[in-house]
Amino acid sequence: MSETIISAEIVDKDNAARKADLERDYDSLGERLDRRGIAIDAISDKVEKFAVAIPSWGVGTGGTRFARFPGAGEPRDIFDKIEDCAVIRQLTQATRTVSLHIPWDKADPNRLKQAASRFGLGFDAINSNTFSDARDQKLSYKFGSLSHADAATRRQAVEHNLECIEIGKTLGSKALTVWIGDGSNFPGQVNFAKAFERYLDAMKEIYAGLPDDWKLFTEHKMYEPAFYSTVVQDWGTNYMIATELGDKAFCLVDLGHHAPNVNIEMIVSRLIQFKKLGGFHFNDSKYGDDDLDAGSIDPYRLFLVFNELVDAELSGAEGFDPAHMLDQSHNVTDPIESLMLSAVEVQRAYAQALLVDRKALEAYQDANDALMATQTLKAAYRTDVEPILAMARLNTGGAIDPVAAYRAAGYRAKVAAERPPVAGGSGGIV
Ligand SMILES: [Mn+2]
Repeated sequence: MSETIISAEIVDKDNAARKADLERDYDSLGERLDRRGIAIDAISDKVEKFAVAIPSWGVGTGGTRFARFPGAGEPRDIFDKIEDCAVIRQLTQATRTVSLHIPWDKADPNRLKQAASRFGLGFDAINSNTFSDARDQKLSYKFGSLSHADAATRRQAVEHNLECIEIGKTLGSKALTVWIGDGSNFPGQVNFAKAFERYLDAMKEIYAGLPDDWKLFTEHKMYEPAFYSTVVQDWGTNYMIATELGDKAFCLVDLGHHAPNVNIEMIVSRLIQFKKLGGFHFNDSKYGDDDLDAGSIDPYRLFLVFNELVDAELSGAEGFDPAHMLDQSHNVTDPIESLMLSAVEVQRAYAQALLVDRKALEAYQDANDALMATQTLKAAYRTDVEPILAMARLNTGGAIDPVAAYRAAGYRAKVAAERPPVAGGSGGIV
């Protein structure tokens, strides 16, 4: 039995006040789903098993290019971050792993493992960082890392990634995520082909250091920090990288890393079809890589992404096993509250996608009945699955209303007293 941070008494008390209503809502939804030929318990079982990883950097307050306004009780180090992640896990029961960022979270791996296992947390993909300079770093990444014109800088970036793999091995991670900020700000600054060739050569060295049971995720991003060209710019480039590297290399899709209005669900479908979908960094955006809370701006898009994922899951797509992770930056909310609700939003999209009548959809598609085909998706999306999500949390020891339980526990005020504000911190928009 793992330790809990919020007292079980507080959670039980909050749940007790809401349980009777939840049971009524669950039964009522069950009856309505039954009419559609769907067994609610089968959906609940799947939802209970679904999980999304928390990025360690998400529990701190992020920032913008203009300023960072620290929040109260921000985690001072990775051990505080693990405690915050434990709260998210305890109340939502939807986040079983933490994704670390090196060097931000660098600490004795054995101590890290011990700290996480106290709360029943495991480690997800490990993230390398060659988009900023660490303290005491010999060569700067100002003009790039894995694609840098200077061989010694590229070597340093490769060595850093190999070190991340070593750390991850002790932690029990099974994947390395590589995102680079390499690119250019002005036409002519960089030779596109040469830069990409240097990047591929460097990635091949990293890939060679990958254990057999690991995956390598590469993350594309259209722009920022480079504003004219970016080496790993789009999903096509990402697919080329994964194909060049080999069977253990996959593409990671961050929802905010595309041009506005790009059809991300179709990209997801393509990557599934060609067995290169590695996983996700879930978040939401209005304009660019806004890193807003998942499902906060365009929940229908999140649903449409999950519609593709569930389609692949149910059709038994070969090698389909995407890694789900949140990647957000919280500037005006309590990061723990945002991450709890975002995990629930991702779960919600999954549950809604499970409700799609796929047989009917296929028949409408084959009959060219565009109206009924799209209504079939809408019927699933319009279903309020909250009772399923809340019941899944209750059944697994979480909170029916995670934010209410969290606020009742007074966790933020408690850590604000224990953790004096730190300058700087390691928020990040990646
Ligand atoms: Mn990301």
